[in-house]
Amino acid sequence: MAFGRSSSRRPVEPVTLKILVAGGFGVGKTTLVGAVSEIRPLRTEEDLSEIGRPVDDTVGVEGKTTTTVAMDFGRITLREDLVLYLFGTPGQDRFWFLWDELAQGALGAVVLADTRRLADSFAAVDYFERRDIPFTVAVNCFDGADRFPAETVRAALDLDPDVPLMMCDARERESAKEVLAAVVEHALVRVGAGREPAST
Ligand SMILES: Nc1nc2c(ncn2[C@@H]2O[C@H](COP(=O)(O)OP(=O)(O)O)[C@@H](O)[C@H]2O)c(=O)[nH]1
Ligand SMILES: [Mg+2]
Repeated sequence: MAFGRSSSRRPVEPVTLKILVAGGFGVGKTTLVGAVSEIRPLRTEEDLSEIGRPVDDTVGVEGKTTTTVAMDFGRITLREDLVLYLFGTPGQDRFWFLWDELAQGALGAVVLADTRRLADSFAAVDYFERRDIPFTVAVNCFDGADRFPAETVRAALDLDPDVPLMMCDARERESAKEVLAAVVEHALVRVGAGREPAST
């Protein structure tokens, strides 16, 4: 790995990397950031107002009464020399203007997907493909959602063969950590061995 100089016991200045957490509305972005973050996640949630209700399609997430209007922010130390800053992207189309700002300096992204609403994550997949930002897909396995083989999900999302796809439970810290570790690994392979990504 590009930054494996941790054989000495001296405290190391960690590399900090920025990772985006994307995917459709209600797919578990806020949940994932909250499950792993060492700092109290900064959330900007608003009640789903009567005005927003016709716009925010809550089929499948009927229990959801708040929506993230700006972003989720969190931090996780993956290793003593590797700290991730997590930025959840807003899931609703009307906040697309924020994406280019959030994507600045990002090493990579995870696109969360819900098999009941796969199409909701198409836009995020398209976004990262078009900008050549390394990403992985994590299917958030909701209770009550049908389980599909990875290859079926991969085909439905029309993913390139090199895009890693995994199953996760966004509520579980260890599961969310695995997802983030996979994103970092994939992105670093893409960035190229030997070249340290710019810290944010
Ligand atoms: N059963 C189950 N519920 C989840 C999971 N992840 C998120 N949720 C719930 O689904 C709803 C939407 O999640 P949220 O993180 O707010 O979605 P976001 O819009 O992508 O930020 C919340 O009520 C969560 O508690 C999961 O893995 N399993
Ligand atoms: Mg959210």
